Amino acid sequence: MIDLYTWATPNGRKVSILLEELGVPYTVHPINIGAGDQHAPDFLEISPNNKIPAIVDHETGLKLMESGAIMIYLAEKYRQFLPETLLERAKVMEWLMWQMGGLGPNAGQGHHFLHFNPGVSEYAEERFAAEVQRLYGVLDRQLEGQDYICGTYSIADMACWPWVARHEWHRVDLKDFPNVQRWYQALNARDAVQRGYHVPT
Ligand SMILES: N[C@@H](CCC(=O)N[C@@H](CS)C(=O)NCC(=O)O)C(=O)O
Repeated sequence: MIDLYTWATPNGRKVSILLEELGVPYTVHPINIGAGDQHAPDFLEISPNNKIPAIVDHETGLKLMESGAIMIYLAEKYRQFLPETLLERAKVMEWLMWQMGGLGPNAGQGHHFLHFNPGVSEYAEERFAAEVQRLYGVLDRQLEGQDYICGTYSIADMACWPWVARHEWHRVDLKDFPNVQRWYQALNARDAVQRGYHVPT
């Protein structure tokens, strides 16, 4: 059994969507980051960086933080959504890292300056809005002529989708990125994605 420590944020939803797609049983432990639950000493033993998501896999005894590491671990453990061949696997890792280092951090900063604190810093608003627009352009070109980011449905799609689900918060109009819009809607229609998105309920 897997314990999932999470909250209703893009990084949290990446893991709950993957767990739903895998169809493995898991127990949700809500960590209310608005109330400061992430600083509780017992949570720090699982997630030393004070952030969700984190898991404990009781089958292996592993405690793991960082959404990307958790996704790779689960995909490898259950041998799904991460290709076995070296070259295909490298491409999924490439786009997973692109999400972890590019889309996620920049959209996240965009949320702070564009959605929660507009007017505080014109410089930050312009910087993150422009970078997020650029990143959506990159994703749109990658999705040209293919249904999924790396051709077949993978953890790269599941990592990016919850961020794109917040496109209004970083002031992106999906109509400007038709391939992203098509891909976004296709994933949105998946039952597992919907179930994972609504964790914790
Ligand atoms: N690189 C980390 C980022 C995790 C992260 O930023 N989590 C946020 C919610 S999306 C959080 O726990 N924030 C609480 C805080 O910063 O105190 C990952 O991908 O897991």
